[in-house]
Amino acid sequence: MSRASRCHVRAGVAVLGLLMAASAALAQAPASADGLATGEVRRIDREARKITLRHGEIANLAMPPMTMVFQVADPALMDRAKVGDRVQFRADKVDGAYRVTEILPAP
Ligand SMILES: [Cu+2]
Repeated sequence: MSRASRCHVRAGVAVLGLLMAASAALAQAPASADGLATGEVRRIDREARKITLRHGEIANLAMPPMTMVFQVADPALMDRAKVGDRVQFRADKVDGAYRVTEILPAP
């Protein structure tokens, strides 16, 4: 292989990488636009303003299913569910901490 064609191959790989990054971003767009994950309420700590959820995959955080504690953005969100409820929720990561910003009853 000549020096020139090797250079072309390298350029092609770079373009392919960009295309893959672009399509990955597109694939994630609907998930973060919708951004709802499903979960079950395991614990509500009103004093600490925290909620424990056993959740399914959270696409916008690239998080696999698990049980974990979230901070709650607005205390009023904790009135929308009780322990044992199945919910849909939105979560984001702020300053390294996971925070629930929306809670809805599961459909
Ligand atoms: Cu988690």
